[in-house]
Amino acid sequence: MTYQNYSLKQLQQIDAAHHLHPFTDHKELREAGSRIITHANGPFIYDSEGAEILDGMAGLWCVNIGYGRDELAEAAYAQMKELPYYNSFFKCSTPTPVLLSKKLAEIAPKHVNQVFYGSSGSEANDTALRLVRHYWALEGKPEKNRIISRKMAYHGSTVAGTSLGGMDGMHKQLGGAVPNIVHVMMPYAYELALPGESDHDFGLRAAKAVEDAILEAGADKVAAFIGEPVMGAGGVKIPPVSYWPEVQRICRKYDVLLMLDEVITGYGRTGEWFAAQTLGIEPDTITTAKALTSGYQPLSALLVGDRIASTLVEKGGEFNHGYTYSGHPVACAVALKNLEIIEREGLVDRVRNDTGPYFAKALQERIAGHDLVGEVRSIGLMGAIEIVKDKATKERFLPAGSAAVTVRDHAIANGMMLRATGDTMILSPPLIWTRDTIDMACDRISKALDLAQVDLRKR
Ligand code: PXG
Repeated sequence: MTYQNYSLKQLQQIDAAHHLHPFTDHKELREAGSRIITHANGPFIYDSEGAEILDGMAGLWCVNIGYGRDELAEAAYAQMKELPYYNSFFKCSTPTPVLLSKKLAEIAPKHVNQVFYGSSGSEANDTALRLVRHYWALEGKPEKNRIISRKMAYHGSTVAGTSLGGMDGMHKQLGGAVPNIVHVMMPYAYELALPGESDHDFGLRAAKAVEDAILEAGADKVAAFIGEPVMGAGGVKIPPVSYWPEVQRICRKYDVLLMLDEVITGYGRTGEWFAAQTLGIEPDTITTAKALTSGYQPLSALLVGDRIASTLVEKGGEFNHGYTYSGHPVACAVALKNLEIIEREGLVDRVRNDTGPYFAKALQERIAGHDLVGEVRSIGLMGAIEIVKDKATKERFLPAGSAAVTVRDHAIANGMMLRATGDTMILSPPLIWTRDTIDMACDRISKALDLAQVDLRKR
């Protein structure tokens, strides 16, 4: 049976009748009908109306090598025929996770040499949380178990992911978070810097919030700090350059582990394999998923630094944790091929040296001047556009979030997929974008902004 036996209308009806979607108001969706994406190629997706849409979000921050890569399909096919599944419990292993672990240790920061697999970023963060708490217990300090995170952080949607994250709307529906996780201010200068405060000083102040939280609890009670190098789902919030080195200095001062969530920034997005390398910091854990397989298979890899790994190995005994699909052979085969393609096509270097700087310049020169735009910012191929009513005062349109949705809807109608979060438009395109693709995106975004402006001024 294939979906071609159904009309798109029928698929929408069945979708509405049976399918509960993530992060969706189902009543609203059922009234509107879902947009069904049927196929994709290179940087484009194609929807149920037959429209070709430039995918400014790489699926959902993941399709870094673009769509339609036969090599990944072939890698999956070959692996499925040879060995579709075997577990990595009970002293067993299969070849592809073994080789993928070696590859990941090669591209990760020097002190990071071990990998624990799952199938999603949320699972990987669950593993990370358990691992850091277990680490301190093994070190004889079980009470050193508090985790410091940040408001507006996104670390996934399982109970642990939601608890680690700092999204109020998610916490409200949780009915009880994992205990001992606290959230401090985010390093978001555009809204939180004080009048006259420099970016540098703001970065130090935001880092100081981490120190204050450590001191409030007592350093002997704090296991780790977790953060996204650049907050993704929270709105591509790029911290000032002073922030991360200072956070690392503080963590070291109080012997607090540093957990970096690179589910979005991993595998080239910021112009290095990992943002840890872009930022020059040395985290104890690095959570990765998404672009590890370019989204072609569900797979996450928690990269574990030597400090935690050596305690786990030397003193740990059995680590009572793992998933049926930890080290799934097919997903790992696809990841290996994906990393090979990223390397062969020089996509990481291209982001660092060419498309990243070009993207930044294009956003500044072609988008930042628009009346609706309060600020543009980017790092590598990850960018944000703040939508405002008044450039000078940064006043937003009301109700909050509605203006960005207007821009987004015009963008999609004009062949440009981007995401709205709050009043921020987000871009996180495949790393295969060229200068021409960036130009095309700017054309379409400018048009969407113009059309949105007409609508918004009518309000
Ligand atoms: N950490 C970070 C930093 C993420 O961005 C996760 C963990 C969880 O990964 P999984 O694979 O469990 O979804 C994510 C996921 C959005 C959006 O709307 C972002 C994510 C997921 C869904 C939607 O921007 N990021």
